[in-house]
Amino acid sequence: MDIKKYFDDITKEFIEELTKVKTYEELSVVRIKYLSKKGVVPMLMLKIKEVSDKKSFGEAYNKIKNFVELTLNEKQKVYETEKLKQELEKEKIDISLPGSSLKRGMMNPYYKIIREIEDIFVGMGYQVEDGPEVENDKFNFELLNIPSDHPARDMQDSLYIDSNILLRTHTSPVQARVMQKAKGKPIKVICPGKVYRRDDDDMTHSHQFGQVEGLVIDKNINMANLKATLELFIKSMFGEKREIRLRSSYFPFTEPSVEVDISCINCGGKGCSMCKNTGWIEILGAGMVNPKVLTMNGYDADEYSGFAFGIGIERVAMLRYGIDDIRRIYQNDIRFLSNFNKICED
Ligand code: FA5
Repeated sequence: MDIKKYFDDITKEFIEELTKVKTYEELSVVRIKYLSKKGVVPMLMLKIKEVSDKKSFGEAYNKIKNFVELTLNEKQKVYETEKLKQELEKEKIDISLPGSSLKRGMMNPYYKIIREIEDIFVGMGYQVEDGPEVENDKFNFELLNIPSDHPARDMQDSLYIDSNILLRTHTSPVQARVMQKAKGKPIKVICPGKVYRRDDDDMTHSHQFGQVEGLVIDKNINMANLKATLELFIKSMFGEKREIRLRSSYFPFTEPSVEVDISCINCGGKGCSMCKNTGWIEILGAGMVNPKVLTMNGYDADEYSGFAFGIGIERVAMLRYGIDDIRRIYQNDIRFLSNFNKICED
């Protein structure tokens, strides 16, 4: 066998095929044909059996193998450089094109109104406190003069975790917590937070909503202080012209107690579905701290007196921003969120 001629023929054939190659993919086909495990070059090795001069065969084999590998690699490099160039061309940034603007997020009205409420009360010298949402029976009821057999529990018998622990039904438990922490000293705090009730959802009610509790305790605090505070809050929040009305009410932890309504933002007081045709929307409950509650929580009720209030956060947001349905506040509809901050001060 003439090894030289045999290998020269294969080399010629390889060069001819390579000249026909036009793309990277076609080059890969030639590479597979010549260099894969059962490709032309590795299979040449089998011929070694047929020759006597194995040394010369080995040298010739290495020569053709190196040539094929080198030539293919060089050609591959050319294609890769070309491909990279094309990709870079495609990725060129046109700085004259208009940029894509980032969408600005909006604060949910629930949190926006909390800030507004806090601003007003902090301006009146109040401190902002926090309390747990998961409460025990003692703080949610007992220490607020609502013993286990009290009928006022029925309205708030709500979401229990066990017989003693429940999701707080109002923010009033922080009254007891703050009083116990203050150990008989004067108090002036508000506490915003979430509360939970087994309530049916409608335009003005939700099973989960927010309240801002307020508590002031000192010597000589009276009902006139409470009324003036609430009036100042409501006028700061809704403007001088907004009408309010105080109705006598009942809470076991305040005596006397009131509920405060504000004229309906939707109908201006004429009556509509939002205010259930009454012309008024209730936004808070309040009263003078019951002396029993003062005593239970470490205060001398002969020396100290106080007032407390519990404001419905969403109700304030609805009136302030003109929101017709409380459920919109929880739905996270961007169209609603980007419109809500209409200020209602007529
Ligand atoms: C209370 O929760 C008392 N703890 C308030 C209080 C505090 C009275 C301190 C005296 C002293 P009431 O259940 O009325 O009260 O709720 C207070 C306010 O929360 C209501 O005026 C209303 O604005 C809001 N509210 C009550 N229930 C709901 C509900 N289901 N959805 C949305 N807001 C509600």
